[in-house]
Amino acid sequence: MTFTQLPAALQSWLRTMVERGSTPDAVRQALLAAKYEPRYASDAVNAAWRELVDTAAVLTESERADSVELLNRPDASAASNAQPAPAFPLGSQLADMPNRLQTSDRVVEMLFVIAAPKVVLFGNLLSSDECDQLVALSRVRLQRSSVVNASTGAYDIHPDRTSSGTYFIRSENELLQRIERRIAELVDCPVAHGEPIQVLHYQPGGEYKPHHDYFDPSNAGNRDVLAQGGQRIATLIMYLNDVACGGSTVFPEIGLDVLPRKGHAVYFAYSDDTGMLDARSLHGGSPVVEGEKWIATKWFRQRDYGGPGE
Ligand code: PD2
Ligand code: ZN
Repeated sequence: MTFTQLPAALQSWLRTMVERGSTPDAVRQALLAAKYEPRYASDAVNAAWRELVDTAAVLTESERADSVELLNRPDASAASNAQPAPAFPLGSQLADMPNRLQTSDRVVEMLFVIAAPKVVLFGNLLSSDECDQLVALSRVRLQRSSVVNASTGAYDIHPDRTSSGTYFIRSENELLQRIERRIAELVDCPVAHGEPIQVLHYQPGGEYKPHHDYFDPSNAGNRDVLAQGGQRIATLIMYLNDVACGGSTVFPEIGLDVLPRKGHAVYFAYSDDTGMLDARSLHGGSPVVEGEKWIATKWFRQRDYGGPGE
């Protein structure tokens, strides 16, 4: 493998690491932590060092030590846009394209898979009774939904998001424990990496304009949310009722509308094949035309999440 054969985004990240004076081993470890294949990680690092090290700026020993320390910091992912996001969870299960995935308490159907951006539609993830219970528990504690203001970090009410919602503390009750365990098994991501489940309710006309669920690391206002468990890496939206008309989850970059079906769930990850954030994961909730819409959302982080709701 030569350096120029690597994906452009990975080349640019490796170049940044070399210029910062990182050691080959630290860079290889970062790639492994980001779930790159060990062989691929070693080859990519070797190729980068062959190509780049002679031309990289000469660093003093202390600059070199600083840069290695930066790379190894737990929240290094937030330090640079060029840092790859980890490979998406659920990757290994998809290799054989099984029709169904067995969790410890339920068989979940795989209804479709899109390769890029990674989108999977699950059927039968929740039973009808589990959906009804989540709605009943949420109905009594709904509040108008907010969005994170990327400049200030504050949670603001915004016209782009006309739903109301509530959170469940992780493992709040037996129902949540069961669902969280099932999801963790399904997408192969530890329960501790999941944010608390959020339930949203949309009335007719209610919508959530297209957005990315990951946090832009270059926005200072996102520093606090990124400090809690690192970057978000994937979303699971579970549909808790059938909507008479409208209310699809729309992916405008790829022309996909997922229509809500009670018990189904759409999963999507935000990293592309090179491990970089994939802007094609842009998605929104299109306006409900008739009836109401209830969903439960689970976001997954790079590491243990200890933020609000914990
Ligand atoms: O309600 C939806 O379909 C939807 C759309 C976009 C939910 C979310 N984003 C979300 O919860 O992040
Ligand atoms: Zn979203």
